[in-house]
Amino acid sequence: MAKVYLGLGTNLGEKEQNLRDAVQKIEEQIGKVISLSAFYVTAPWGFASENSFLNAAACVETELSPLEVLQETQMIERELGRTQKSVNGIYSDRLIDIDLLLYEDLVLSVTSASGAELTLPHPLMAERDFVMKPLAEIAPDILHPVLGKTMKGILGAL
Ligand code: PH2
Ligand code: MG
Ligand code: MG
Repeated sequence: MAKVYLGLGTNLGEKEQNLRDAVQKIEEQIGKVISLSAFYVTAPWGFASENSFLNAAACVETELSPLEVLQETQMIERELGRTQKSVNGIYSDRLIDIDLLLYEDLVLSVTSASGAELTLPHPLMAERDFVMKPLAEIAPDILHPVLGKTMKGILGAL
């Protein structure tokens, strides 16, 4: 069994319900959700939008490989109605976004047969308040495998 940390975000529709629906599907399709943060209202980061976000983090115990987890998170995003993905780092409003933040202490960068790219840890997590606040709430003392700092330490420096 592996522990995987996921970041969840939504800024369209019934945001609280979107997060709850995502958590339920994560339980059904990825594994047991052993911790879930509070839901944080955050300002859009990296793009302009009138729609504030609701962000959360979850820890999931899974038998799936990292690429299988990615496949499932992308499937859940589509099932919950997400159509657009960010293109060339240009972000847009979305019903649900589920990002892999950490998978055990794996450090990797791979492209799947279907062309999906996965980098672990998530390359931007340590710069993002909206990721680190919920993550430091549920896992304050785990170490970032590249930076060698705890989640609460990274958050404190932001
Ligand atoms: N996700 C982004 C870009 N900007 N801003 C907030 N507040 N929350 C997010 O989840 C978020 C964002 C890219 O996925
Ligand atoms: Mg994202
Ligand atoms: Mg994403």
